[in-house]
Amino acid sequence: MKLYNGTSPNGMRVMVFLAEKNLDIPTTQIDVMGGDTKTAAFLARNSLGEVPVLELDDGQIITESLAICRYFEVLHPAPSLMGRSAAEQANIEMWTRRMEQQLFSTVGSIGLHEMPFFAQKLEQSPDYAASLRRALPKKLEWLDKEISDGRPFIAGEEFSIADITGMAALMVCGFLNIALPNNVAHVKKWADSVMQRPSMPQMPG
Ligand SMILES: N[C@@H](CCC(=O)N[C@@H](CS)C(=O)NCC(=O)O)C(=O)O
Repeated sequence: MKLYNGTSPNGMRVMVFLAEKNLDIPTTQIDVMGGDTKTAAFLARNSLGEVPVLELDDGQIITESLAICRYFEVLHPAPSLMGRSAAEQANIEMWTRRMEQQLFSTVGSIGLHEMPFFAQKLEQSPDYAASLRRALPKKLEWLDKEISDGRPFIAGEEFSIADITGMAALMVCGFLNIALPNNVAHVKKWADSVMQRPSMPQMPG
């Protein structure tokens, strides 16, 4: 088995997931900004030219960070990061999708539309990026209100993939110099406490 991964928000999701499970998977480091995802060899593994990619011993390729996480969750259920019971799994998936759709995709799209690196990937719209920057504070305020009930983690009492996804979004904020608004104290408290976990990388900003 080999993981192809690089320093990036989605790469971070899988790295943290594996660290939380104490799994050491042979990894080939991919230099995303250096263009390693655009080589013929890499594109043969993932036609989208994106990390992370997991190659199994029988040659099967799994892309999509959550699919890779799911694979390891099934093989190594403890500690649980995706829920045990049906209700837990549904709740964590709900919050993971909320973190992706409300936060991660918003800040990710800001990066896609602002960073010169992505100019070849899509038709960039600085206006769209600016509108997402304006929309982001309300989304963070929404999350702040949701977690103002005192729960320690995004999906409840236990750390989960929803927290990892939320932190990946904040990592992109740091990278893009997007400061958190002043009125999201619960989000800041959650982020500070999650950042104390040994699995978390140092984030910019
Ligand atoms: N939906 C994919 C997204 C993967 C993705 O966007 N990877 C980025 C890094 S965070 C990448 O490799 N980008 C390189 C590029 O677009 O050239 C996943 O969850 O794994």
